[in-house]
Amino acid sequence: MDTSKYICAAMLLLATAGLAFPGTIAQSTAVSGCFTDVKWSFCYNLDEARGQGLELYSVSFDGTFIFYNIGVPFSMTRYEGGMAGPYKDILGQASSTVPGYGLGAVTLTNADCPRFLGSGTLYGNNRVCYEKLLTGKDPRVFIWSKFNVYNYQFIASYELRQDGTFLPKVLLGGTLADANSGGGSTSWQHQHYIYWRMDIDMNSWPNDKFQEFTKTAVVYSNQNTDAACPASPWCTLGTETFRDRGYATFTKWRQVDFGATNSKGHPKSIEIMSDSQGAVDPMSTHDVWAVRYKCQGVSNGCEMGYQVPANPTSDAPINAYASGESINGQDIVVWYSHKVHHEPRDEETPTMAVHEAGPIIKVRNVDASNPGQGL
Ligand SMILES: [Cu+2]
Repeated sequence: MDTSKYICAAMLLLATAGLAFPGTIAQSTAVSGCFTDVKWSFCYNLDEARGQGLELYSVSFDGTFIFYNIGVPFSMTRYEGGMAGPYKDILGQASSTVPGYGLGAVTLTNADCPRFLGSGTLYGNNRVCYEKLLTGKDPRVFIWSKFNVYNYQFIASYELRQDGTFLPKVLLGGTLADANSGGGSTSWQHQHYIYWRMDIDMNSWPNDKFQEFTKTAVVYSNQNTDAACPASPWCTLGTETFRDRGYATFTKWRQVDFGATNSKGHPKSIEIMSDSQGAVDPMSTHDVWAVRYKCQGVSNGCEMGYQVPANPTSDAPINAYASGESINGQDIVVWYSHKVHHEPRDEETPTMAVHEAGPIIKVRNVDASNPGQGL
């Protein structure tokens, strides 16, 4: 077991604003802090040197540790007809070649926060908005930051609900314009590909397995066994792999710890569903990858998002990383690609309609009954 990882995590739980994430390049702009609300406890980290947007780390639900950290290492944008790019866009990391690009997280005002709920508070030198709704049938919190990416603004957000739903989202907005048009429907059609990196440590990582669900004709699914694929609807993928969503088979995935069970004896897991808008293509070649943890993912050559070039042709470096190492009972990192097609309209002037991306993630069997209050 990589105990140094958890020593760092323990230190971070004690962290206050201004301390940098472990392993990161020290930078004065890094801020962090921690919250506990609606059964979730978690910390945020905003560090422009890491370029992962707003990261959450040490995320637990009802006392069960789930995410070591989660962030958005990069996105890609591809214009139809090869009009420009394709580009690799990083949330909050300044570019050495494009002036004004990626200026870092935007300083928010009280008029910006709240955005999603009725009330919010600014943290992290006014670059993080935290919003709470603690009453009613669907208690939840939002935490988010805003980033400049060329002409556009991206919001990196997380919605955490008391029923165990965890929704990472990137919202894209701003002024729609390209080098060749006045905006609106004369702007180039394009695709956004947003990538999340999730270092999931279900009740800490030893015993963790990565499983895939495939709908079959069986009446009752076998939900609680560790069987190698394709033995049962839920089955274990024991080596590094990339996977594609199958609409006909309702494909979904989970990281599960068979050594950590709830009072019904069922293994605790976190379930990941794709909400991507398009199929895999030559640029974004798969939907989900499960690979073995190598490092915090903060330096060149460390894991794979950083090896995707500035003008990428595809996400091939991620595929190259998924080279068949064992992930059976190992420290697993899950990557998720979300594909969005943007068809610009005249109505999107002067500012475009927000387009959204993000997986649907749900805590599964951490509690023995529904942790939410129902509909
Ligand atoms: Cu767009």
